[in-house]
Formats: sequence, structure tokens, C-alpha cells
Amino acid sequence: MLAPRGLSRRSVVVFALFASFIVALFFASSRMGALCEDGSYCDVSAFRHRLSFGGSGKPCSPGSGDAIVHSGECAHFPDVSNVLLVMKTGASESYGKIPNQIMTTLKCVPDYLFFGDMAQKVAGHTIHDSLDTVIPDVKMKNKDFKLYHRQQQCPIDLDSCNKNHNVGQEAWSLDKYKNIHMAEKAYAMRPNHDWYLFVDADTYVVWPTMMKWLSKLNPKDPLYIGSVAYLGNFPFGHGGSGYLVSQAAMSKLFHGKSGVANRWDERVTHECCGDYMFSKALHTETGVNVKNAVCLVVVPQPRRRLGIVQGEARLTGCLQWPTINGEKPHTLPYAENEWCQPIVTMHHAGAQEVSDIYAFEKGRNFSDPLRIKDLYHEFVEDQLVVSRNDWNNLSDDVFYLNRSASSYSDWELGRAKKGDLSALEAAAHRSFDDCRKACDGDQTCLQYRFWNGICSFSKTIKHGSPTKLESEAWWRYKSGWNIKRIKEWVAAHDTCGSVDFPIKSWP
Ligand SMILES: *[C@@H]1O[C@H](CO)[C@@H](O)[C@H](O)[C@H]1NC(C)=O
Ligand SMILES: *[C@@H]1O[C@H](CO)[C@@H](O)[C@H](O)[C@H]1NC(C)=O
Ligand SMILES: CC(=O)N[C@H]1CO[C@H](CO)[C@@H](O)[C@@H]1O
Repeated sequence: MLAPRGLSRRSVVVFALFASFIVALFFASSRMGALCEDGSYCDVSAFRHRLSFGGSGKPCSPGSGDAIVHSGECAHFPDVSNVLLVMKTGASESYGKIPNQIMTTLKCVPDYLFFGDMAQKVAGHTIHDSLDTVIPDVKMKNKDFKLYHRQQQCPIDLDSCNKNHNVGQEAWSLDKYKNIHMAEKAYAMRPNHDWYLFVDADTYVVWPTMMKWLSKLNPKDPLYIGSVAYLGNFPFGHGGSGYLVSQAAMSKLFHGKSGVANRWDERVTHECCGDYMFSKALHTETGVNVKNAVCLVVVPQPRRRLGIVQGEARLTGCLQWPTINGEKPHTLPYAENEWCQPIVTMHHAGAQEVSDIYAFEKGRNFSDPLRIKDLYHEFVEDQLVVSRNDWNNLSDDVFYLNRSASSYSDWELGRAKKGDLSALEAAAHRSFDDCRKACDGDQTCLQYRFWNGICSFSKTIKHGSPTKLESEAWWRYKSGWNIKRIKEWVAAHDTCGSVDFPIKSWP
């Protein structure tokens, strides 16, 4: 480059340095796109995060598009750059669930990975095939992989190819092979995060509260934290509720090793579930066991059939912490022990629920903690009415029934109150109205349900959901709430102290 006449040699040197800086900057920024292909988006903070070995990235830069960057939606969102979110999905559900997550809870999250059972691009976002590294022999010989192969051969949209199959069952059978592989892949792709948070595509993560909790834990401790369920006597973090694995635990499991997940492929064919297998693998390879952040969760339906028992306080002696949670606003029990507690995940949240909870969080400027009671006030309080037909309010604390009037299961008979019944209690099983009168007569009863000749009380507030419309009156559900008593209960419990989190340190 020619120096213009009249400039000193020093000016020329400064100019040349400046020019090369501009060229270098231009070059570096064009490289960033390539470096960020897996996560949600590429910006300088994600790039810097990668260089800074995961410790303390810049505060969250919002969303993927420039429009979001300037809208300020993420202005109050916490810095989550030390957590890698690893979301599990399947090709048969990904188009329905992933775009909604991206547009809501992931909007302000700088980096995350999606893993499924097929390599896909959903709304421009990469879904990695967690199963491409499963031992070929296992994949070829096993009917669990029927869906996997069909998906790969599908020449049109997957919904059409899956339409004539029981895809729910097939996706469930395939799902268990994913967990260890996706953990291994996530660690290989992002080895430097402090925390790895594994969730499903219908899990809602309450980021501000999650970050407050994580700030009290040390990722250098080998931690694996979840909502504990048991298979046989073996504990594991329930996948849908989400589980957290610290940097120390992940590196113990994967650092400097290869083929860790492959060591389990054959074994998985004989076992039930991927989250359970992850716990087995982690325990066997490193000795790290799951720590419980919850004891109070209703087991998702498919698991019941497989004989898994969710952790209960009496089994584990743990505190009643629903912080990592398998429930959502309308199925959560609102009760003494949980009311003031923080909540960091919810499960079985449909797209609308994810969207609604996100809007709520945004409306409160992503403040923390989100307590269980906040969900009650926002979502449930205004919906409670005196009674609802064809509705199950999940009341199941105490049952009143007539043993000789119908045949009842051992579970139902076990819950039935025996002896010492008041006149109201003795009549409770006769009708919905008798059930209501009995509930009104018991100071601890907040709500009740009548079904199948059983009157059941609940001492906690649960909203529940509609039931199938049965033609025979005997089989129709009807639920009622003692609104006045519930309001008094809420008023008496609504003042909370400072927030407390379940697991504070290790060991
Ligand atoms: C949220 O923040 C904005 C400004 O940053 C403020 O005007 C508004 O009142 C806040 N809302 C709540 C619920 O705190
Ligand atoms: C219980 O059911 C039996 C058989 O239907 C009936 O004869 C009896 O009167 C019932 N008892 C009460 C307390 O309702
Ligand atoms: C806990 C409880 O009562 N669960 C019930 C909720 O409602 C469904 C059907 O409406 C029942 O199958 C569950 O047992």
C-alpha cells in the first residue's frame, strides 16, 4: 500500500496496523458462523464463551435475530452461559415441541444442544442424532430400532410415514438408547461448561431460579441432582423432570475415555429406561450417585406400567423438595411443605403451558425465586370454582366407600378410612352432595372428588383436569372445592421467609 505524500513514517505504521486489525476482525467474525453451528445462534459472547473454557461467559445476549437483541426482552434474564442445556426429543415430536421452546424459554439462552433419534433441521435448528454411534449390531438386530430405520428411509414428511404405526410406543422403546450417548456427545462438543442440564422437550426450565440455586453449588464437586425415582432399589434422576450433572461428574465419566456409551448399548436392550441407564453408567464408571431434589411427584403414566416407584419421603427420608419437578401448575399439589419453596423445572408442559409460563416469567422481569405459590396465584387461583362435572381434581388423601357396593382395588381399599366414622363421613360415599357435606364438616378437607361410589378428600389444593365423558353416571368424575376454606388457608400461608434450596453442598 502506498503511503500518501506528506505523512510521516510513524503515521504509515499506525495506519498499517489499524488496517490489519480491521482485516483480522472481519476474518474472525466470518469464522464465528462455522464455530457455532450446533447451538442456537452465533454471536461474539458464545464465541468468547468457547474460548474462555466455560467459566464465566458474558451476561446473556438475547436470542438469535438482531430484532431480539435490541428489543430488551432479555435485559433481566440471568447469565446462564456456564450451563449447557441438553434437550432430548424424537423426530416424531420435534417439529411440534422444539420451535416453541426456541421462541420462549430458550430465547435468552446463549447455548444449547438438541438430541433426537434422527439428524434433523427443525426451523433451522440442528437436532443431532444421538443414536448414530450405537453399536451397529444392536441397531440391526433389535426391533426397538424399527422407528429409527423407518424414519431414515422416509422420503416425505415423518408424520405421513408414521401415521399407520403405533409411533408413541415405538418412540418410547427407542428413547432409552439416547441418554448415555447424548451425554457423551454433549461433553465431546462442549467439554467446558460448569453444569449440564438434561431435560425433555416438554420440560420447562425456570432459569432465573435455577441460576440462583446453582450459584450455591460447586461444579467441581461430582454432583448428579434430580427428582429421584427407583427401578428396583436403584435410584436415578427422572429424565422428564430434568437432571443436573456437574463438570466434575461429567469429566469423571467421559474425560480421556472413548466408547463409554457403547459399553452400555447391549445392556440397554434388556432394561427399561434411558434416565435409569444414565444413572447406572455414572454410578458404575465413577461411583457418583444421584442426589434428591424432590420427593413428591406423580409418576408419568408409562412408567407406572414399568413398575417404577417415584421417590417418596418415607422411602428416602429426604425433605419434601419439589424443586426439580415432574408436575406443572394445574397438577402440582399446593400444600404446607411446598407452598414457599422454589421451583426450577416442570414437566409434561405442553406448548401452550410452556408459552404461558414463559410469559408469566417475562412479566415479572425474570425475577427469582419463582416459588410454588407464585404459580398458584397466577394460574390456579382464579380458576377454582365450587364444582366441576367430568373433572378429576386428583383428591386422593382419604377415601370413603362402601366395600359391599362395588369391587374396589387394594389401593382404593387401602386409602379408605376404617372405623370411627362420623355420621357425615359414613354417608359420604352416597352422592356428590353427601361427599361435599362430609368435606365441609372436616376442617382439614380443602377439596373432594366423587367417582365410582368413592368420596375422596384432599388436604392439599390441586386443580386437575377434565375426564372422559362417561355414559353411566356411576363412572363420571365430579370434583368440588371448598373455596372459602382454601382462601383462608392461602391467606394463612402466604407470607414466606427467605428462599432455601434443597442441596447446598457436597457431600
Ligand atoms: C420490569 O422492568 C421494567 C423496566 O426495566 C419496569 O418498568 C417494570 O415495572 C418491571 N416490572 C416488574 C413486574 O417488576
Ligand atoms: C352398602 O352397599 C350395600 C350393597 O349395595 C347396601 O346393602 C348397604 O346398605 C350399603 N351401606 C351403606 C352404609 O350405604
Ligand atoms: C391421583 C389420581 O387420582 N389420579 C387419577 C387422575 O385421573 C385419572 C383419570 O381421570 C385416573 O386414572 C388417575 O388415577
